[in-house]
Amino acid sequence: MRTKVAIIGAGPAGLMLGQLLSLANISNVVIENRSRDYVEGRSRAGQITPATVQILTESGVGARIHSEGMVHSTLQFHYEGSTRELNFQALTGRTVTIYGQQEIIKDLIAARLKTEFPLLFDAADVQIHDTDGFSPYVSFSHGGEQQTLECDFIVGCDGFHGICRPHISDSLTQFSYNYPFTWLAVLAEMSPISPDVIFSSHETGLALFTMRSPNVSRIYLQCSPDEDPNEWSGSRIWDLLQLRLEGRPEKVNGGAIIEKSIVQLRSFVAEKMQKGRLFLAGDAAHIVPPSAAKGLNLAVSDANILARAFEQHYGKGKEDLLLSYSDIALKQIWRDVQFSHWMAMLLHRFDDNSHFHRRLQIAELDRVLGSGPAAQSFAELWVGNPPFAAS
Ligand code: RFL
Repeated sequence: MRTKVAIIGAGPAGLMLGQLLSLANISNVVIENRSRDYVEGRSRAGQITPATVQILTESGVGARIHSEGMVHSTLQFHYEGSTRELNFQALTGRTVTIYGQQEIIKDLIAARLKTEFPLLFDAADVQIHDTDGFSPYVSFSHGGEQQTLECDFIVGCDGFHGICRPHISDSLTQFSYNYPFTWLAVLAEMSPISPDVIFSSHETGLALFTMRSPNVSRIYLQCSPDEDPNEWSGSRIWDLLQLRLEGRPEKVNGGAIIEKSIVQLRSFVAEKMQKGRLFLAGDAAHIVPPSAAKGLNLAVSDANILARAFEQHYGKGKEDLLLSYSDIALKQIWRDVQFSHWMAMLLHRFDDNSHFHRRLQIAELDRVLGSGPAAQSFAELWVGNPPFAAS
């Protein structure tokens, strides 16, 4: 088998890149080691920036996000027993959309299956070879048969635990920070208690209340690093959420828990995101704590930059964008890593939290929510930049 671009991983980065390349008629194969059911059922991100909505729309997969997505204009910050609002639409003219990552995945897979280009699920023993030479290839087994995919380029969209980044780890500079707490992530059959996302910075830790649809709520509760989700019964979850929302009028009545898991919080960046004929995109190259909801949006942004670079390469024979892919992508990545880290430091309880540290958090919240320029800067970071466009 031969193609121009071999894409490893059918998450948001890999499927988005595949969609953009297919629209530009650049042949590509997406190789995924899990099943279609698994990737379509994996519930993660939900807060989608205007740039991501624009890229999805312009690539013909925006119909459902426009009809089913929930458009948000305001964030609520609850601390010291009262709530303050930040209307980012009033400050930037832009909104964010709540739409589940797994729905974006379903939309991208449905669009992919209408193209002539392969999307292979359940691939086993995926390995990449000769990425420093001119004839890279991917080996894997599929349907019980050993396969070789020859290509011009390989793009590692295989997430944080994939095989592509380790392949070039000797040439990478890696930056990482592990946060000293985790999030209990809960998906529940429960109507949202508020029309807006609520960040609560309580003295016992963060609670983040968000939603996935009019009937499904998403709740994140800060907890300790060694937490076992099985020890979190429904009543324990709802009691802690109620405590962290104390001072608000809502009574948390709970609902059937669809899913609960522990999320490790880390910041991680690998530089450069390319070597020879191998490129990295999305979580394969960087991770942000979900506090500012940027991970999926960054994965789509990487895919968009890389697609423009391949279009220039194949359409105009120009290499400059391909060569500068990593430098362009990293500007946006570091901006979002910094913002996500700042949000994490602002809203969580740290074990060594002194009264002094707490007062600093409150002063910072008051500053952001009280002053025009600070609120403006926050709002612009929250909604994010417009998509990259090749000049
Ligand atoms: P993914 O989604 O991990 O996809 C990688 C794919 O590669 C496959 N794979 C392989 N395939 C072939 N061969 C191999 N050897 C392979 N190894 C792995 C995997 O099976 C998988 O299908 O990476 P990608 O595409 O870079 O996308 C990244 C996003 O999924 C991630 O950043 C977001 O989910 C982060 N995130 C959020 N991002 C947002 O923009 N907004 C949010 O509101 C938001 N909320 C979140 C989040 C992440 C969370 N968790 C679980 C960490 C909330 C949470 C709780």
